[in-house]
Amino acid sequence: MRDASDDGSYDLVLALGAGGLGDEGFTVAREGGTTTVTASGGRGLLYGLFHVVRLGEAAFTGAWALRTHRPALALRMLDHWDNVAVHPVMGQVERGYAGGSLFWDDGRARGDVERVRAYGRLLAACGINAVAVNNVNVHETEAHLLTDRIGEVALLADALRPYGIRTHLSVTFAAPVVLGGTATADPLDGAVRGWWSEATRRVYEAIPDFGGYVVKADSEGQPGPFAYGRSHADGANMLAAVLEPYGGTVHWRAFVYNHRQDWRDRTTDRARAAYDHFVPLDGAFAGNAVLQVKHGPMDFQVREPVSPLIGAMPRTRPAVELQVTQEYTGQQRHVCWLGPMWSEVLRFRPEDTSVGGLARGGLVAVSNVGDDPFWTGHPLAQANLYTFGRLAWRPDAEPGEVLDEWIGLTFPDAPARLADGLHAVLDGSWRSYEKYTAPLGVGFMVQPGHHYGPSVDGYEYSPWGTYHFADRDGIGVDRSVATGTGYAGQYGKPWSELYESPDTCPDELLLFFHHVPYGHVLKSGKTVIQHIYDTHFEGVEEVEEARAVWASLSGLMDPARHARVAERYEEQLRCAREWRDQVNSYFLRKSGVADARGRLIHL
Ligand code: GCW
Repeated sequence: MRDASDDGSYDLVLALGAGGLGDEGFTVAREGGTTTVTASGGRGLLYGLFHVVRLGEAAFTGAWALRTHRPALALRMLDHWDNVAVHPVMGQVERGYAGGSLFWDDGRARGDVERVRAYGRLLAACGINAVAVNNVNVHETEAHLLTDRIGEVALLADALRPYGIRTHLSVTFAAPVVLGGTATADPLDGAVRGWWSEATRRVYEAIPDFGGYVVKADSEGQPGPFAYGRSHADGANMLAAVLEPYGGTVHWRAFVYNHRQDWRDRTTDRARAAYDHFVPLDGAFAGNAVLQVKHGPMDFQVREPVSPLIGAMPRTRPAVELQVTQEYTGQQRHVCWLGPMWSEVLRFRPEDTSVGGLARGGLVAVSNVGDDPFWTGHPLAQANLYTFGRLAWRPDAEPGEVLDEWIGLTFPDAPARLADGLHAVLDGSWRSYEKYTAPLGVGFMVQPGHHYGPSVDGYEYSPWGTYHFADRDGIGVDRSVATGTGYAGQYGKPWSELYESPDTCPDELLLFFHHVPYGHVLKSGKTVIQHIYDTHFEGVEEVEEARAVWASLSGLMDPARHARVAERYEEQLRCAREWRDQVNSYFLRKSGVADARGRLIHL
């Protein structure tokens, strides 16, 4: 509050009052030279205050009538894939590209919680209200956070609480065996349930507002109910029951598929897996069990269709999971602002309602933050974090406006040249990235394991279920009902019909749904092969242009920040050229079809 006038009136008043706004809603009005934020409690006032910060000077200009703000989604959560003990392969943060963990260092919770507090404030400013503090792949050390090391989680929860953030924990389904010494983790076993119930009681003793458990079960080697012949509803409901007395929630992940597939087997389709596993369980999950579904059926590729599971479980509470950390989108060495992609996902309408409306369990994302001085490694990747939070608050927000908001807040007083330059390099960056990587929705083509840089056949003969089937005649995965894996039939109408035929399937998803000859003519009028060549040349040119724009902004911001981005543009350009050349050469060699424009492609 600033007291700026001689008559004792206030510029800004934060008032408790007015019911009906929920825990987090607020109103703002300006009258008689005073701006008033009203909410029913601390969280609402906090969000109201950050709203005033976003408005800047406009918050203190003129007079305007009362406006009401409420989050569209109650849960807006970041999952940290942070390990307590450095993992021999995955490091401190699995798929983390911003240094070490903010929470864990040297095998224990950080003693200095100042940075955690600052992080809480940053998240509140983005509108995020929940955090899971450890990796969903729960290794041995991390399993103990649930029991004997819950005190460390409580320290983090205490630091985050003042910013309206509830703390969640990833747990291993085998915890009773691993920690409690029981013979089984069977969810229907009385002793197992008793163990979880006692463990949960102790968690709430340490953290009274604890948010709940996140579980990756029967997925990529993690234990789960299948070992006991039980369903995932049995597993989730057992945990939901022990959390229920305290108001906690279990976030049960739907990322369940066969990761030991035989590439020769053309009947198994990884894209089908989540739907096939979970749709039969619709209606079986407890009210405080949320099914956390990745936004696409595969794994956070630069282009995927929206997961058909999200619209197919009317009697379940889905949460939609995005990946803010850029595992498959340039690993925070490339500029790739994902706002437009997420907005497309959230506005997609599997039925009468959009995905944003169907996400009754909330919007969740894998965090991109670490102990790097710029928080996100690449300073411009902060825009992804901010955009995620704002879209979780308002899934139908215009992403371009959110981007400008971020620019305004991060570079206050930026001259127009700087603001326009920042907008220019970020706005089209996702499409540029798509252009120089895997074409037309086919996905992967990344180097195995770490997933950075191109390797067209890197996953082609692997057990992971991610194939493109390129041969001398054509490329793509036939997922039609008529002749393919039947995946297209997992959608309701009109989508199932639209995706079924290559004539109606949108260009950008063509190779996800169909295997077509290189000469197949797209709706754009180009053949598939010419599209591949053109987009790969264009993608690199766009990175060259963005790099030049960035160079022109030198002198308009803190030099360290400018230099960090400039340095990453060099790497992005090197890598984009590598993608272009490997992809173009690969398809020229396979198809024997020359580039219509005669550009250099290495044979
Ligand atoms: O995207 C894949 C990642 C794994 C991750 C898994 C998941 C935490 O490559 O590193 O494991 O998804 O979402 O569980």
